[in-house]
Amino acid sequence: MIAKPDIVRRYPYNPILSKKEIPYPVETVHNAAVVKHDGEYIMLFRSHLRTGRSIIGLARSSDGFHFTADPAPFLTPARDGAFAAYEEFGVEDPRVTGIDGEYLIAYSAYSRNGVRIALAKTADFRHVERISLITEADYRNVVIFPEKFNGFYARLDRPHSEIAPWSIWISYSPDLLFWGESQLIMRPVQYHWDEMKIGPGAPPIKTSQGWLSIYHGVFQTMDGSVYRLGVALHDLHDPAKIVGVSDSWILQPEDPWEVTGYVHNVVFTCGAVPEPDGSVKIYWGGADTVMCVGEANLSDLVDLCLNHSRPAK
Ligand code: BMA
Repeated sequence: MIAKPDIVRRYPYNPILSKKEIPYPVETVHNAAVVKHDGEYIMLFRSHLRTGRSIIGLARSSDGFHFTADPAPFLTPARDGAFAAYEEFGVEDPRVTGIDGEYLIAYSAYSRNGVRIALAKTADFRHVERISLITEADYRNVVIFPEKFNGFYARLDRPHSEIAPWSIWISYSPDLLFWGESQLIMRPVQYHWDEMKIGPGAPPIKTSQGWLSIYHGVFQTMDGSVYRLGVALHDLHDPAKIVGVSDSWILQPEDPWEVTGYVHNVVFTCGAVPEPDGSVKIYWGGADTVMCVGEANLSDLVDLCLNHSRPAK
């Protein structure tokens, strides 16, 4: 099957959330995680402030399309304690995973010491508690699987190296503090839409044929980088094993608010919500400025990974 441009059906009323709908001063609303909690869609979005640094806000929806922001931000840089030294430049790009009756929030913590990943948890999206800093510097894009494997949490992440192409790795943890058994599982492909770098996007979604991971891939052009979305399928029991990666992207910047904005030509996902009818709502930031949503059939995405694939590494 050849990927058609409409494998992700854009919601006709995109963008679904932008700065004018936020009841406190922000310059962007982008790169949001979305989960369903108690019948409500909860969106944790990233916003730039006029300092150029980011905070995380929260918006709620009953249908996954119409969101209303809470009156105050959800997570702002820690001012004291162990996290303060690593969040002074902002908190970015949250990913949320529901597991064992709570939600884990993995976000990028920026400071003069680099970018590392911090982990917080909430049970109700009203109170949030920081747990741990789970990487050293120069990691981004951590997504945690919603199930454990042999008693271990599993995460995908993306270290940045000066030598190797920026690739997707997996690590495991017994307790969310200590992580190990790391291995590289997926690389960009040369002269391909994701050749410059790849990174995990939405936390993986369980399907009967494997864990579906929606990732971003970047291609460099004479006019800057283009961020697109692709899909990979991981083995249900051994997530380090990649069963297939779609050769084609599933979404690229096309709408005016994806092509033009704070950073041109970006669609970037941090979350997707599987629905009981076999569809999935995929949420993405357009041009690092606004939030958008589209729908796809999980079976089409799985098919692309299995029947139209490129090598994982
Ligand atoms: C990446 C991150 C993302 C951003 C993207 C496009 O490196 O900074 O948060 O959406 O670039 O600017």
